[in-house]
Amino acid sequence: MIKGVIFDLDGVLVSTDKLHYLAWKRLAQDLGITDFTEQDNARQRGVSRMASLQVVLEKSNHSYTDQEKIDFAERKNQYYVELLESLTEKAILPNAAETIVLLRKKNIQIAVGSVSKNAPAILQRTGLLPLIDKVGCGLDIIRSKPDPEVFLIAAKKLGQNPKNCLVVEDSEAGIQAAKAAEMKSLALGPEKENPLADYHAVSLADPSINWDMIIAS
Ligand code: B16
Ligand code: MG
Repeated sequence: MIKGVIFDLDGVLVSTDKLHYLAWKRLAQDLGITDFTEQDNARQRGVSRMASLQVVLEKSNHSYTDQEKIDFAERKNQYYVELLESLTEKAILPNAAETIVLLRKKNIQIAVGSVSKNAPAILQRTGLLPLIDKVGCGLDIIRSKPDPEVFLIAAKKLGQNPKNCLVVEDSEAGIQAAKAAEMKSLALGPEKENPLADYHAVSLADPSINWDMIIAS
């Protein structure tokens, strides 16, 4: 029986992927990397800021010190935060807010489980925050997905047993994290055929999602 649903943020509730891409591309250009592509960006989905930086630096001939890498990640975050200033409710993905409202009516508790340290600001800017009971985010964790830490913290904040939680995810790392947390998962978009997930759909607007069946499982 599902009592809590934990939503990933980027790519599930909001479309911030494009902003991450633009910020990383700007940093890449600063470093003289001109061939950073959207395919590279797809590999950054759901993984930590420092692991995402590694994807950029794979395209560089230079080797950098740990301190330089920390500075680069911080610079990318400044670029990203600048872009977030223009974020509005228009960034909410189709049927995401409606799904949360529907689940709340069914007495399901709602959490966000995102490794982004910017998750609270994104929820605030898009107006989603009042619909969410608890937020587990990059500010709460030491280990990023595929480690289950962020989902276990979200479940704990909800006061729910992990076995009674469902994770909604669009990244491979996130589906692996849900499995490691012993939670059920609904895989969306690029992961819609991920065999580790229990349920699959194109997006939250997919009419094939049967919430009553999922909740009863
Ligand atoms: P930040 P999620 C993840 O969010 C993003 O998918 C990933 O691309 C990003 O590197 C990570 O957050 C860290 O974000 O730099 O804002 O702290 O998918 O877990 O909601
Ligand atoms: Mg995501």
